[in-house]
Amino acid sequence: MAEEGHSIDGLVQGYPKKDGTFEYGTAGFRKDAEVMDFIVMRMGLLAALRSKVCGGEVVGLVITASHNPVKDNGVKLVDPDGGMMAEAWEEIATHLVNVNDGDVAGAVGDIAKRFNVDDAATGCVYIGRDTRPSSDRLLQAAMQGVSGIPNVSSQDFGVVSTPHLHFLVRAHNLKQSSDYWNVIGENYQLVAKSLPISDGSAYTGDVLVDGANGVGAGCAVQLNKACGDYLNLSVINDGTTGVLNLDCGADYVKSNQREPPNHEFLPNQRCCSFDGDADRIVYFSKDGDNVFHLLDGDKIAVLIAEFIMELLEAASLHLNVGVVQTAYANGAATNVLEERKIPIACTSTGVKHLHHKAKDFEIGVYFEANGHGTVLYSDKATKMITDAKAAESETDSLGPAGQLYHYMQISNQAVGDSCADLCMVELALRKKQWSVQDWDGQCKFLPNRMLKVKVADRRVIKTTNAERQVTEPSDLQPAIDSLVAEYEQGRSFVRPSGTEDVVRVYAEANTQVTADHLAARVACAVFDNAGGSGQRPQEPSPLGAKRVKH
Ligand code: 16G
Ligand code: MG
Repeated sequence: MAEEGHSIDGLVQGYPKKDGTFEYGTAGFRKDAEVMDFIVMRMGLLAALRSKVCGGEVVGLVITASHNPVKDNGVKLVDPDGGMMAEAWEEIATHLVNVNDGDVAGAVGDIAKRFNVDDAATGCVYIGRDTRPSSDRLLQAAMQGVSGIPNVSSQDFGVVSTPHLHFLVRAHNLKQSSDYWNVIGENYQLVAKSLPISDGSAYTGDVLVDGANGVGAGCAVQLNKACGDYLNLSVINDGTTGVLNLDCGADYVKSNQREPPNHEFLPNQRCCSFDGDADRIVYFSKDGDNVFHLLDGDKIAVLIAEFIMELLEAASLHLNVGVVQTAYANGAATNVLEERKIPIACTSTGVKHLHHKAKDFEIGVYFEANGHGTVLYSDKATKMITDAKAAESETDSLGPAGQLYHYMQISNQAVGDSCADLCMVELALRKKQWSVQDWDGQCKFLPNRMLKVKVADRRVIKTTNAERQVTEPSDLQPAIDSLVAEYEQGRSFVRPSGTEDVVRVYAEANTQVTADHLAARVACAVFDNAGGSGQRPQEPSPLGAKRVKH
């Protein structure tokens, strides 16, 4: 161990720790890029150790801060199955990043000892990065970190989307094709070819993609090539002039419930926005009256689940398909799923929770309302679909089992993927021959509002029932319940953010005015019952007060 310790001490000198405490959260470490160097170097060390602990399988390291401003950066690790790093290692990561410079070598030695790995064990770390200017520099830090652990190599995949790197890790370890664009493109074309568009169809393959001025813009160009004539993507916010995530991208569109302001959209044009690392997607359009329509993760989940269920039925395959949502799912989307008898599960916010829950179904479709999601196929489903496809007679056009088989290949089963999700949405629309308005008209969302409240310590709020109810402070949930009872179709919940120092408030009701009203009053209840700090949110005047005339 002595020799390893020396080299780690040398690395630590080159990457001294910055002040502060740091936590491996739902999206790894994310900070101003100026403080990230030592964190990324130490995550290089950890990724290398993780690979050894996993018997030499490849693990991944992604340098990105997703939808955060361009001045930020971040790092997260990918486990050998292509999913997020095992939760038990989050604490280990947090510890390794917070120890003093002089204790890093010791901490690394402790991990090696705890998991029984020695110098001779081998490993490999795949590294990908987004388009941020700081990502190049941080790549060096990551590779240096990996080099501090003997017998572990690193491989740089350059600028790639987050889901592309997850895919590469998974594909390598499963010995599947690692040709990402070919896998998506070939399977897309096969399914699309079997779903011909009739004359006068409302569906066309024209889609406008907002690339968030990030890695997703280049991905959309590649995807367009890979899918041939069946898809016609044009890209705006492609990074040539605009700033990453500034007034564009999925997070902007979803949070502000509006289109990117720098572009004129044609009436009823089908548009979508990727986020800064291309693992999220939301669709939107402006109608003939210039009204904005958002088709977010909730609507995407319904569309994809129904597509899969129709093909299963047509192929006479009996598999249970479920949809996993969070408390943020619009009540109207939940109602549609219930009406159509599609089983639903609800989990806490954060992809790892949804991903895990989706495995309870034979085919699990999961989406957060913010557009992060994918479809997981169990071994049983994979086998049944594969066998049914083999039994189908070979013709020019695929039968339902064949379509489902190739649709399944498109899904990125490691993590949410803007490009793969776009393809899954487009094929579902193509089958229905729907325009974006046809799709939107399937389900009318309840108006909703999200607010943030500052409190002294957001951790005083404890929740249960997939974050839909507060258990502490004990007076808060009764206060929310009595407010909600005053509103038609009212629903509200509050939860401490995992990424910002605030408490988030969500409310929905039958009109935008009442949803806003409920949200504002719940925000006041949070402030009063959970140690609000600074300015108390404004208590709204009673609804209808203005209309009362004597
Ligand atoms: C992270 C999560 C995302 C979640 C968001 C909630 C991942 C990869 N990302 O970005 O799924 O929606 O946090 O943020 O898990 P909040 O806790 O601040 O509301
Ligand atoms: Mg992202």
